[in-house]
Amino acid sequence: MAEADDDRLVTYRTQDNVALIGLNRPAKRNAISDRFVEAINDAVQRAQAECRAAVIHGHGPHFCAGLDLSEHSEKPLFEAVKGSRRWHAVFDHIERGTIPFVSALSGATVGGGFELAAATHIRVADMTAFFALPEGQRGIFVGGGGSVRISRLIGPARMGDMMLTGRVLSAAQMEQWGGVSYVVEEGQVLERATAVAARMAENAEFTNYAIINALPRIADMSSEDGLFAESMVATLATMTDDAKDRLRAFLEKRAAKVTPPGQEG
Ligand code: 1HE
Repeated sequence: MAEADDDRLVTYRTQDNVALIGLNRPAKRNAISDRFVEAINDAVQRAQAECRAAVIHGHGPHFCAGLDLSEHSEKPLFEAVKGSRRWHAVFDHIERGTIPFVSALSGATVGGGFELAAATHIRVADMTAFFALPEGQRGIFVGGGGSVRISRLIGPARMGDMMLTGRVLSAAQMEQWGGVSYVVEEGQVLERATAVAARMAENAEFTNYAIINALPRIADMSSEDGLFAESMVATLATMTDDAKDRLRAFLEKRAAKVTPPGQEG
């Protein structure tokens, strides 16, 4: 995993059309304080203005140890409520913004760190990654959207198991549970996550927008409403110039075909 390259809480760089957002508080295992949430928000907004996909990764061996417990333990009740609502707003910008996000997970992906990963669209983990929701042991509760996002990702029963027992899952176990989509060797997670993001950055912008905004909403609808919404989004997508160009390119044999696994060029 990349080393911290300066003293900002969040680093930001670009590689072609992909923004690389680095959580940069390795001495505290990238635990998220109030200032840190705002720095993540700034980087997310900038990525959406400048790039077509983004990666969120951790500097140092751990992705993120969750909520900054030292700051949290000092908070009056209403400040804690407002803090949780701020996490919701910032993570919502990731999940239902304008570009897709990939998280590159290594080491601790714990509590609020797992909630952040769950707000991204694709999770890539290396063999060092481990997943836990130790809120039960700490006497608190998830507050960064986990009860909605993690619960939908791996199922409420599995999330409840993690919270009730404090069990720690490996990357391979989390892949079996559907919480991560790719598991790679140690040291390769940023490279693979960036490659996945670069691939998404080549898609039609409107289709990416529709995928990240329509799918979670349709999942919340009745089947009848979902099918109706799907038809509307599908028709809108077809009417973009991008779709017209891309469909013409395929019909004129200028576009890549869908290739079976293992036969990619
Ligand atoms: C922290 C935090 C933190 C580390 N808040 N300071 N999250 C947790 O319950 C996870 C708590 N952390 C750990 O279990 C371990 O630190 C790790 C497994 C992540 C890493 O272990 P290790 O041995 O590499 O590091 P360390 O020695 O435990 O920690 C290094 C420093 O980071 C140390 O501070 P120092 O001043 O003594 O050097 C730790 O105190 C500090 N640190 N994690 C504050 N989380 C929106 S609601 C979300 C609810 C939650 O996220 S609950 C889960 C919270």
